[in-house]
Amino acid sequence: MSTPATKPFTVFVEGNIGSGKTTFLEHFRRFEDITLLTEPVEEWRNLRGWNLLDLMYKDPAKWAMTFQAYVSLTMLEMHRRTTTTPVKLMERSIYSARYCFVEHMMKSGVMHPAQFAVLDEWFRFIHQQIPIDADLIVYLKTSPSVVYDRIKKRARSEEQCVPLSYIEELHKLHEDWLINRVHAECPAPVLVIDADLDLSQITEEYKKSEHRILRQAV
Ligand code: DCP
Repeated sequence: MSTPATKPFTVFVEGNIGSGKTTFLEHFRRFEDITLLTEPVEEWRNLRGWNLLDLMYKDPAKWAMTFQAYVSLTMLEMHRRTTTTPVKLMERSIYSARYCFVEHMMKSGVMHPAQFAVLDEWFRFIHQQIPIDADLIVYLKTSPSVVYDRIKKRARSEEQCVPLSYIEELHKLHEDWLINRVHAECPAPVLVIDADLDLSQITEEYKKSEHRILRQAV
């Protein structure tokens, strides 16, 4: 039963590119009382006609900062969106944007240190000044080679140039953030799901998270 604007139990679904975040969210569509917020990739592909995702992959030195600045804005909008359901499931968060993607762009030298500094100041301001609810992080843990094959199969045009080494580095950054806890902020407890399984078997794995998420929907 929906309840008016009380604070929902908020879950971030995190994991490497191609780890099945959208599929995980879709699994929960069958249940009532859950708001699903899928990632705004389509907005990143079409901002007033500009495909920022494509620009970023084609010329990261020029566009990575612009792209990540827009990602942060769209993620913040999702964080702040109110719901009338007791559970809110979100694909990704401003945290993975900062600790995985921006971190990689800074460490690999794609992003100038001054550009990184500006994004980091924005992140710190948001983190300290704007309330962002987080009650649980579902980490869809995968092997880089498995998601690399999935990315090749799904053939999203912008991602055709993505090398395995990038996927491996993003994997390590997700592990550092969610498992090794190298950053001060991990905003909620982490539930790890084995997301290497293929579609025919993954439903059983997803079900293991249902009790943690659905018990909130009372
Ligand atoms: N991306 C990025 N920086 C971010 C977030 C995403 O560069 N802060 C890029 C990586 C991918 C695309 O955007 O090319 C979408 O990545 P996600 O991993 O967020 O989403 P997927 O669609 O790959 O998720 P899944 O396949 O797990 O459903």
